[in-house]
Amino acid sequence: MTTAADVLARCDALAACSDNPDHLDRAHLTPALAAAHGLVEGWMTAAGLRTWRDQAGNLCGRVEGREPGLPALLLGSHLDTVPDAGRYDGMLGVLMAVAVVERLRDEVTTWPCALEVVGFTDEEGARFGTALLGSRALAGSWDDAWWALRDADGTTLAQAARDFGLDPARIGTAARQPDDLVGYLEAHIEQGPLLEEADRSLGVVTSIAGAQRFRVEVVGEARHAGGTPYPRRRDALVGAAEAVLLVESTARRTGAIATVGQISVEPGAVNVIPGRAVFSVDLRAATDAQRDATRHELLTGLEALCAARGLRMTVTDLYEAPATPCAGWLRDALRSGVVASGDGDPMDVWSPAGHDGMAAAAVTDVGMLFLRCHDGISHHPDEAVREQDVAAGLDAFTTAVREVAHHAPARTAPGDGRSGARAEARA
Ligand code: HGY
Ligand code: MN
Ligand code: MN
Repeated sequence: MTTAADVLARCDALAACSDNPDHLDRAHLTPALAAAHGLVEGWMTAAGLRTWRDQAGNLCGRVEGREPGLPALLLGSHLDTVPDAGRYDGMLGVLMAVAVVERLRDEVTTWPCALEVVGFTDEEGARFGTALLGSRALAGSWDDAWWALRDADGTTLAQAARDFGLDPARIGTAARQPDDLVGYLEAHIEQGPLLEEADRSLGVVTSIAGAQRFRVEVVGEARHAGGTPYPRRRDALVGAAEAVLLVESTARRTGAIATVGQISVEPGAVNVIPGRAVFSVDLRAATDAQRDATRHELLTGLEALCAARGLRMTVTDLYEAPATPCAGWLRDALRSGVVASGDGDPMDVWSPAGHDGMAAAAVTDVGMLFLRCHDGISHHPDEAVREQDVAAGLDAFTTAVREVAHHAPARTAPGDGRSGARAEARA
């Protein structure tokens, strides 16, 4: 049986699948993602799952229930990473799901549902700017406009998909229908300090924050750094610097969380006033209303700031996901799991971090189990989890999956032709 120590060893092995020799960086549709798929597919097969890769680039595996073709309880997380990532954000949830299926596979054949594991791709959105591409394809909310997105090298998403062996024309086959699914359960590191502060191994997620990402372009005038007196300067970077401070102060005031994680300046010469500055904004809030009010207040402030400095500002939206409540019945099952694992009274937590469940919720109920992570650190190589917490998480997840499967709405295997994904899963 795959133990917590085995799961952690697999996380270590996966961390070697990187597009960068110096640190972990595994973006959407890269050779490193293909290498990770190779490893995970082997572990899925050993756990008794029949595997395939869907046309979005998600790695999938399935064990049938008491008859072939029943709706599936989907377990998973993501296999892509941010640049210079830790080794648990996403991967731990996929590998825990595989280990849980291995524990349950002999019982699943008597269940009124199938079990599937999905290793989503592009949860982070690090390569093309738009996140959740894999889970949105699975949820049937794909937008064909995304094929024209370009990475930093100018490669379109469509070309990257073809280079990865995918067929953009068949993206619709990755989509699941509500009747194909019982629900979606994900285990994930907390990426925050609450569990550690409470000295708890596990938490049951109540909801996932609403998120938005956009790019702000500030245009001034590039001129001689020495010869241009202050009254005549329209310095895009000084405007952007004020804007960064405004992003923080606005979000602090409204109770949202906003981050400028990228900034670039042109022409980027030591003796030229910056004529153009472009920065990203990542905005999250507990509710969509709070997120949208923060955005409105922020953009109003940015416009005033730019006007005062003679700068022009353009905003380009990159990504939006709604605040997502976790389903009560799945939370109850996870709470039973936490109790069975010996972690005591289940602790509720909410998630300011984004997850594939935000997309999956468009097609099925979602639930999430959080595991304590050291010092709340994530999106950093120092991410760490304790073996004892992974062991408790495996016990809790196993109990929860069993409980969900037995409370799954009774359905029979549907007729053919309703879902390409199911046809592919059955093939
Ligand atoms: O950015 C996020 O919240 C997530 O880790 N993808
Ligand atoms: Mn992440
Ligand atoms: Mn994640």
